[in-house]
Amino acid sequence: MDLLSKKCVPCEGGMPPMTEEEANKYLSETLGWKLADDKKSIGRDFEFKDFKESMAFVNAVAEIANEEDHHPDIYIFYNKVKLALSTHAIGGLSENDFILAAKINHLPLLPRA
Ligand code: HBI
Repeated sequence: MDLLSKKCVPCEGGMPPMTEEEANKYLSETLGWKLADDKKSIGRDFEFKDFKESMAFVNAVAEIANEEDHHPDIYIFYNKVKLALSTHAIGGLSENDFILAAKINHLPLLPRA
């Protein structure tokens, strides 16, 4: 599956969230992302040189999120950024979450960590 070539689709519910087994298959395509303990989201931590680099990364993530109309939860701690993704309408994971994770992983701004 080439997640980078896919687009997020509008999701208003009506489908079950991914099972853990399905999610684990997608995780092999999204290096560095981890399944949350409740299996309802995926997350990744990033570390940068400083706050300015963190914000440049967050702004690049915001660009992709708006293009895909799928948005991560973003936590910024000076030079560290934590992203979390889930599909709200189904209360769990959908392919949208992994498409966005793959596109975030493809950003040229990726940090050393
Ligand atoms: N972003 N992470 C996340 N999860 C969602 O379910 C979501 C979203 N952004 C927009 C959105 N849902 C819906 O407004 C569109 O899919 C229609």
